[in-house]
Amino acid sequence: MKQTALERSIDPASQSMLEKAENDGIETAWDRYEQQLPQCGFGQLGICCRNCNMGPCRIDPFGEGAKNGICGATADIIVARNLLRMIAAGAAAHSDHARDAVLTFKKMSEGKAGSYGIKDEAKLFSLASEYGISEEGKSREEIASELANALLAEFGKQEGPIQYTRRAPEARLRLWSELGIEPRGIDREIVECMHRTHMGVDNDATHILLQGLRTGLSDGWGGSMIATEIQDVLFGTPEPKKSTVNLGVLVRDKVNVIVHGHEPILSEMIVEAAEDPELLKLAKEKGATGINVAGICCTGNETLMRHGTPIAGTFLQQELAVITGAIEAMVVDVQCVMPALGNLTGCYHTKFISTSPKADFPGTVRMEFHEEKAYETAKEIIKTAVENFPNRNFEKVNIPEEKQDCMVGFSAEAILKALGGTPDPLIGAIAGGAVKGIGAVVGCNNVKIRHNYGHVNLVKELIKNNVLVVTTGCNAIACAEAGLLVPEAAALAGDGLKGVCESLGIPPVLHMGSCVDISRILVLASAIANRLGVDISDLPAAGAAPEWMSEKAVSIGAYVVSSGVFTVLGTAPPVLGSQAVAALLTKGLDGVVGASFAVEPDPFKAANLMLEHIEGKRRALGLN
Ligand code: XCC
Ligand code: SF4
Repeated sequence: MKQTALERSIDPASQSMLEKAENDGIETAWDRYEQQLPQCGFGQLGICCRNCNMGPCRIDPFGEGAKNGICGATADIIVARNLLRMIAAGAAAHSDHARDAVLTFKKMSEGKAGSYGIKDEAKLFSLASEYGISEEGKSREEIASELANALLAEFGKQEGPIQYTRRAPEARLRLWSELGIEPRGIDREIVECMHRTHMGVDNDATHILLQGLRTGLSDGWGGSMIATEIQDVLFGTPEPKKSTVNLGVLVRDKVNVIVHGHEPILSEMIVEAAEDPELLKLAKEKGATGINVAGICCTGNETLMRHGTPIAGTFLQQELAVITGAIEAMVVDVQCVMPALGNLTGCYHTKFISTSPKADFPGTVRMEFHEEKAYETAKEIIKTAVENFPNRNFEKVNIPEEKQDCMVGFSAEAILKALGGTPDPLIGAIAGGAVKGIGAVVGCNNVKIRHNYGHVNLVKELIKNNVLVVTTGCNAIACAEAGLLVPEAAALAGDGLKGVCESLGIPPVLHMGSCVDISRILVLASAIANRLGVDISDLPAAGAAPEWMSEKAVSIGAYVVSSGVFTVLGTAPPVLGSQAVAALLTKGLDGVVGASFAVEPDPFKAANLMLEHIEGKRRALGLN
């Protein structure tokens, strides 16, 4: 049975575009999901192995058929190995993004990346001092160059520690070291995952999963944190600002350019190029009143956080944006970009422009980006979009009205600033019970869950119960669309949280950035834990990814839990084919890293699990 638009999304703008898709005879991810049903049971349970060419092998989940692969691998081994490969891929995606950001930064320091500069000098100096780089007698560029080398070395290091892990509380560091899961070098951990999962290497589920935790940590406290920090130096550390979200941010009489993917390196230039007088003049000549840049996914979050550039939608709205018929160019870099956009953009006038040397898709115009000519490429892209404006078929255009105001830009620095420079007022509010605790809600959309239903309901339930929510990624966009990122949303919060938000003028849900910016949450959690002299696992805090789908989310789960934060997943990872692995993830890890996972698709029940956890931690700290 085909789901209706109403069943597919809770968001009215998305519902109307799903109906338009139907009328235009256009297929979306939801249709393709239905074509996939029933999905493969072996795949869902994680008990299919293709790691060598004696296979593929699969284990019979009912215990009647094969219990072992040809090499003798059990369900436990196969599930653990598959999970480790997911973590490796996720950590690789975040960290390779970080590598490119650092390489841009290095070129900038050598004067070879024309249009880039140092936007946050204070952060440059503080990052350098963490590496023991002295400022004396050196130019900013020299310091930047030394910092770039130190950061690049984190990837190829053979022995740890990765410097930013030192930001974690003392007790956490000791625990990691005792467990032997302190990451050594970022690339080393990822490569080791691939080695260990090769046929005939690591064949003990627990041993495999410990490497998963270590690799996750190399992402959270390594790759992701490096990406966040260096992007702040290059483009500025986000500060609170206002913007708008949802498909209604597209403008009927302007050239609409979407930036989609994850890396802000090019989109920063695109935002600038869209204000170029020469291109604005060209836009007028082509009959448009201006140029409108809007984001999707985390490239969108990056430009939103730093410039207040509007966001058109979450992961599952990428196709819907094209279906408005009003997009002149869909500009993509890496990650979370559906190859379906190739066919889809072909049905409209939209130019699908791929920019990363690493990522191409069917039906794209390639406009490869290189730092040396970043601004020129950005101008070229905008020009292509502008020249495409006359090709728009206005009869096919239907832009939903819905757009929502939001307040964004809550970097850890901005939150501390809003609190007057120290975490003490927040700690006071938590100790006094006005704020019960902190909920970190992040992650993707997933067609298996009604679009934004998990995100919005979980977050609403948390704030209603006086849990301050910090958010990143597509959860942040979903919350923004539901109107939760404005100070007025305090009205939806419990009395305690409401009072705190009103006195500070902040929303009850704080947008901390893109997915790599979950590292900002780690920094904030460490600041609070360090101030209290406790471990992160002692804090009344919990995490959730209500609609996650990407391998990156698995790596995030690995590092968030290994950092001591109980985390609820809205969809089950492919591990249920092994009772041992499932039990380890949902219970066993508690005794190892002081936190574990739960799986709960119902956002109301998920919120309850988080609230119970937070209550338990409050009791242990002697609060109530
Ligand atoms: Fe991608 Fe970061 Fe997931 Fe959204 S939330 S679908 S990973 S854009 Ni990270
Ligand atoms: Fe089968 Fe073992 Fe090869 Fe996997 S590694 S495909 S279980 S023989």
